[in-house]
Amino acid sequence: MNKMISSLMLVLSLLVIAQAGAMSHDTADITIHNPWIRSAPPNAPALGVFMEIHNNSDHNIKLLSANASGYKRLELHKTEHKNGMMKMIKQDFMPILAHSKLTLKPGSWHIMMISPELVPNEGDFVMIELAFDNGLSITLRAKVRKGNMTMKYQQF
Ligand SMILES: [Cu+2]
Repeated sequence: MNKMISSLMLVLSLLVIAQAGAMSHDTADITIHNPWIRSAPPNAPALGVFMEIHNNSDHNIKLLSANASGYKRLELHKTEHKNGMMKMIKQDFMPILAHSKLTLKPGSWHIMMISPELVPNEGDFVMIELAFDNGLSITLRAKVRKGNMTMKYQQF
């Protein structure tokens, strides 16, 4: 009897695995527009990554993590303005609402690439992998270019 139950459990779990494997994640659910990295001096401890993440699906999706080789780690950040100060706050995820987009830009949401082995030059491309909570992972190619610094050094 126990044996029958355990083999039934085995069959059931195999079915679940098979189903998970067959489930296709339509990459068109998420599209990435204009990914770029703000160029930085050769001794920069971190680089900011920006892009537009479009959610074309009927469900809210979360960006959970980002990865790139040659960096200690990548973090999800949001710059918040409090009492005239700008502060980067690490986020557990980035929400991309159904049929909406999240804009990563200087002074707002961004991905931070921490401790580069070698800071990339302007014009270089860096491969970055994004992992979403629907199981989707997208690898994108972000170009290093000059950023708009007005957010950071705005004068009043
Ligand atoms: Cu940051």
